[in-house]
Amino acid sequence: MKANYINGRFVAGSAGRPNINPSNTDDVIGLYAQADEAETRDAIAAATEAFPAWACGSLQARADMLDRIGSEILARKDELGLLLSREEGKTLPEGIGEAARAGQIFKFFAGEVLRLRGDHLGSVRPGIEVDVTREPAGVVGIITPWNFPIAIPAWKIAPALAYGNTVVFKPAELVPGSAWALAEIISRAGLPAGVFNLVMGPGRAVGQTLIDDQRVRAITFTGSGVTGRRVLLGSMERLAKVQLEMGGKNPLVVLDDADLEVAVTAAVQGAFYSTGQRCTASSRFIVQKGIYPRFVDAVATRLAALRVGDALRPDTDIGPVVDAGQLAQDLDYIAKGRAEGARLLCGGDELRRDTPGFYLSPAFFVDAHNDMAIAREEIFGPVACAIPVASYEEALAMANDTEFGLSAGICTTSLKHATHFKRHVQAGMVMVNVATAGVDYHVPFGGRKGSSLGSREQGSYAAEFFTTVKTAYTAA
Ligand code: UN1
Repeated sequence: MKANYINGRFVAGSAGRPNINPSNTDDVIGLYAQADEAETRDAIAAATEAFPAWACGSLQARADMLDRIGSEILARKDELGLLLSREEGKTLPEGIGEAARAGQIFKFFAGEVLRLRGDHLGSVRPGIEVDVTREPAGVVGIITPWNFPIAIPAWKIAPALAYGNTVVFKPAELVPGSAWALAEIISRAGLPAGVFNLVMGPGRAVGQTLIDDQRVRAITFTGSGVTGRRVLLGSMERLAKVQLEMGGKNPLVVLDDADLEVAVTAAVQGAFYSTGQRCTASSRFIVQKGIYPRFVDAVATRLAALRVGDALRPDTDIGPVVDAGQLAQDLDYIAKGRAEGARLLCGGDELRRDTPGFYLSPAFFVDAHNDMAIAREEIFGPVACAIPVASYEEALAMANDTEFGLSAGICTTSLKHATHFKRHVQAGMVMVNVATAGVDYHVPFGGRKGSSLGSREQGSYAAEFFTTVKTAYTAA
């Protein structure tokens, strides 16, 4: 059984949970320990005790440790990517790409350790000087989702450590393999005991303890809106810092003047790659009437050529859905879309393959309306709909007519419309002639409205969440 990592030691715990391969449910990847409330509190206590020395420790040593972690992840990206694809179901190139991204994130934040800066100002009062500095937030609780089993943990853990915080990390129950492998790498990087802790287990025990414990000064969460609201209410009550990344219903606008090939590629990659299981996935194609028939045909043709299958097979384009519950939710939305009167042009069928798994052909609805459930609610699967519109102005208004605001895309050759869209779409990230999903690791990530709360993740902007500002006045 793979153990939790608490206060510098692997501790087995009482119960173990099997990690199942969604491409082949007969394949059990391993048994992973399940922490309870008491073990979670042990991890918080260890992180609390380790904090003062770590916060004031050598920056060079910290940078070297993060760099070492990044190097090992990069050196082992094929093996880590294989494990990731086996437990989550994204294709092997996607899994390896994600592992590489995690390594690059650690390298990036190794550099950031030495780049944190402050300000020195004069005072309005003579003889006084003002310094503005950033200090670590404290013990940070990190709660991550199943769809990016190593990249999202990396983009929360690396900045947390880089800026001098100590960490209690709770990965999603469905993907403990990548989390454990990452923890094992971190355990050999030279960090003092208690600086980093891994507690695998259910949200109601581990997550809730992190939310409720006064010693956890900041909680960063990526996951569903329902859980995000629970994290928010709990941390708000005890005035802990909180950062939430939740759902999306990301629009991809396609104007009449778009390059058709560019638009189809952005649509298919953005909506269906990684089995559509990304909060940045495009699920609403908002398409101007002149290009609509050609766009819809070309997307359907491209989808027909995609192979859905075992994530580990080299000829697979789209892996399985992550588990039975998610598959049931996807099928439920497909039924809802039909009942509401959208036309299912292709896909949406459960598929049989050589091994038992959660296979679903990419579902493409056309002639949908923006008020249908499939256009309003996050499905988190390989399901997208096309909605015809008359003009750019109508497209923009529809793109913004959603409770979410994570990522938004436009395909156009008009500089005027691209520029206007970048300025006026209500989203944290805007993509012009490129898919709404698939982001860089060195620039801010996050959204607005119902998608995100708190300051941005990634890049140097991550410092905002993982540090707290101190203003010092000195009379000379
Ligand atoms: C990406 O699109 O490259 O959970 C990243 C998610 C996002 C990450 C998306 N937080 O899907």
